[in-house]
Amino acid sequence: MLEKVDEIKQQIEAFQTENPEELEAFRIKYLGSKGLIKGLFADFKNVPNDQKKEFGQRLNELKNFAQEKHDALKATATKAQSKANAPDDLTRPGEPLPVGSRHPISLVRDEIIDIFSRIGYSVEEGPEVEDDWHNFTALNFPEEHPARDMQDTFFVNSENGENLALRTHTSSVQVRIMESQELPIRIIAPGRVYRNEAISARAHCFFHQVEGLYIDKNVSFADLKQTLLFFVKEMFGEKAKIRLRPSYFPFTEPSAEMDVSCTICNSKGCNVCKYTGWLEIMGCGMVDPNVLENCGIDSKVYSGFAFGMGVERIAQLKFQVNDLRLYSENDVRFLDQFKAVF
Ligand code: 2NM
Repeated sequence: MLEKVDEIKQQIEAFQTENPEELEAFRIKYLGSKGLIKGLFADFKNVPNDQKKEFGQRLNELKNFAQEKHDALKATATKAQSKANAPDDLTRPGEPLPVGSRHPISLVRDEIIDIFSRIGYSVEEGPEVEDDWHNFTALNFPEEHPARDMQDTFFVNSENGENLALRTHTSSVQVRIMESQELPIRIIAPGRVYRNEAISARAHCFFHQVEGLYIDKNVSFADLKQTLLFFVKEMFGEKAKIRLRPSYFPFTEPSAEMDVSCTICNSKGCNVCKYTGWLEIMGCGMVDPNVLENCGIDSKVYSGFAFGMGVERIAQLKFQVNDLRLYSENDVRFLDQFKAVF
């Protein structure tokens, strides 16, 4: 009898399958109500009394062994089955990937670049750490101009004692281009600029600009006005109007501030335009002859206009963002809102 138990145990030990039908046949053969193990239990009554204890123990072990083997095989068989089934349904949609969105500053900057590209402007870039010449002196800033002050500009320690600063405008890029490129020049310079200001809803220590420059023979203020009107209509719609107010910049003469008619209230007056119907969006003017001469351009032969705008300001009007800090905090709840734009 004990030999029979050993024999069955060896059979069970040797048995392997991942096939559910074969496994069920195994269960019926060994563990079923008419199976081999049940049969051995039935034979129990024929075992001599002095062997009953040992035989009973061995029989129970065998039964547990068969059950454990069955359960283990069942687990692997189910796993194998689900693996085998998964690739069958090739029509199932893929796992969705969370998509990001473009930053509003990038969206608006690229739209500005796009508009000026259509009328022949090319894009130029330059260093964010600038020397005094390109950021101030060449641009006709007098030695004692307040913008050169520690209060307004972040200065950078340099190894050779050179006076370096984080650029306060991308006009420094225009200087580099005027110094090195053939005339005529028709460029825009987008980029990040830095000012030493306390951070608030209305001011930040860095922001983004797009500045433009056009130099050729006979460039006039009328060319500047028409170029800016084209830009505004492309950016804010065909109905948009512009208004120029006299202003002052060291690098332009004459200089002006440009307003666009309020797109939020159609110039009827609202709290965004402070009930004036106009929104200030950029500064501009005819490049000062001193600047042209500083960059090696003959101001008796050539003239040019320049303009500069803040990308955050344009984005604020386009998307009605009321706090500048949102642009640099990278809060996904803010950024997600631009998913559908463009
Ligand atoms: C502005 C306003 C007016 C400007 C001037 C120049 C350069 F290099 F040609 F002199 N680039 N950009 C300029 C003129 C920038 O920003 C408010």
